[in-house]
Amino acid sequence: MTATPWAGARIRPAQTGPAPRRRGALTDMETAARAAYALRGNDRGPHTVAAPGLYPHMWSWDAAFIAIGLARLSPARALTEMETLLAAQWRTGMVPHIVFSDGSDGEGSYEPGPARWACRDVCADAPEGPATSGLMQPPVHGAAIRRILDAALRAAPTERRAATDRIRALWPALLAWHRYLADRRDPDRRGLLTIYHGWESGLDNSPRWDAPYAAVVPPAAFTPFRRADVHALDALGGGAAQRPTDLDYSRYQWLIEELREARYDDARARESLSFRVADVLSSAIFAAAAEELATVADELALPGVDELIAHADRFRRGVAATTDDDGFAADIDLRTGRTLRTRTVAGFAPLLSGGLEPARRRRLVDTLFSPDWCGHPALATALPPSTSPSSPAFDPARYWRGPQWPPMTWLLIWGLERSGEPEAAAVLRASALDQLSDGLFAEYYHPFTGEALGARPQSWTAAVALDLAFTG
Ligand code: 9WN
Repeated sequence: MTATPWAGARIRPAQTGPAPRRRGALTDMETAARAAYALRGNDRGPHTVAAPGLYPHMWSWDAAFIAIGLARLSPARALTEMETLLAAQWRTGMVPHIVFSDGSDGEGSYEPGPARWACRDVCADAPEGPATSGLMQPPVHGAAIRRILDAALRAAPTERRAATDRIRALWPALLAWHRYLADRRDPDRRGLLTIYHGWESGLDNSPRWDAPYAAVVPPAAFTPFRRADVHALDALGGGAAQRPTDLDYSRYQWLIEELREARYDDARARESLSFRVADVLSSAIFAAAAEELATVADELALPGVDELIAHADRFRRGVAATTDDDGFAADIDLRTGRTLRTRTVAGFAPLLSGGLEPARRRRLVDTLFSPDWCGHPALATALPPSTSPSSPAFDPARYWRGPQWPPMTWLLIWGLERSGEPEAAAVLRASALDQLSDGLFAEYYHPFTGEALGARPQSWTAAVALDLAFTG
């Protein structure tokens, strides 16, 4: 096993001193101020757009990260983000992955737009109000609610009371969301969430999904729609080389046709879809979020504590059951029954959900800091790339196949803190703040050159910068 930069757990923030910063880099407080400014610029009142240009709508897990950042500025504004998202909840309890804006922000430019999803036309469970997509995303929301409550508890009594009243009002929706996930997305009770589309994982074109996507074959007559994403990114100086390929996109689009055909019905989708995978990272996030919500329920005397704890236990065990000897987790292709062992950041899922015995947890943390990951000698910043540089699937500039993504770093820092690895968490946090001190808040970063890639300013990047700058 390779030596790690923090081997022997001797490194503490006080001992390491401030992380060395690149020339011209912002201080943490300057980063936080700029992040707040970027979030303000993307604020549309009831919601924050994920990124102007490329993503001019509200995305579900982006909104949760945005609320985590906003909680540092205003618990009230952070709650508004959650309220807007949950107002678009489906009758099944599903929280949709996109809530479409209908203002004048270039919103019509995103594809697939509301007409392509046609949710209300084909499914009685789709909500009234703003149009939504018919998919979900990883359930980070419980973590956001916990952070909002923490911030509210530090605030003045009137603000605290107002925030706790609003959390109480949101509670039935939050419980319904978690019940939907536990019941409809894990009907076999194996402790792993089923996803119907790579977009549901949030890690769209990750090598995790290469094998299952090979079975998604659009019919010859199917004409994929316009690549609005590539056009939007061209305008930002990026372009096709940073996005999923056309072949990927034809599969993404075809799956939407299949889902619409299944009328967004979970039972039918399970029978008919050509992509059906147990997503280990979303499952770990679910376990952790359920645990966070259980503490909120306990503190505010809200219902559901036992149920939330039972969900957390079930999914923690489900994630742990997929791990190898080093604690590295795997997804499962539910159509073939095959375990998908890929070298992507999702393998560190047990750091979020817990449940590994200490020796295996230690090996997993060692792996995270090994030359296959954060310790790779060519990295511009010692942070986990979305795919290991030692994997044949690694592609340093292409979306989820190599670049470093700040919300992923945030999740790992949070996971390390939750699983009793504060020193390792502090090391990652210092590197994360170093990367974010460029003040650009890019969607993702080239792991070797450090170049800002994708959309910017990306709201969730600004949000995690804000949160990290205030931690510790
Ligand atoms: C499709 C908004 C979203 C993120 C996802 C990221 C990307 C969308 C896209 O952008 O996905 O959902 O159009 O590429 O992969 O994680 O939530 O930031």
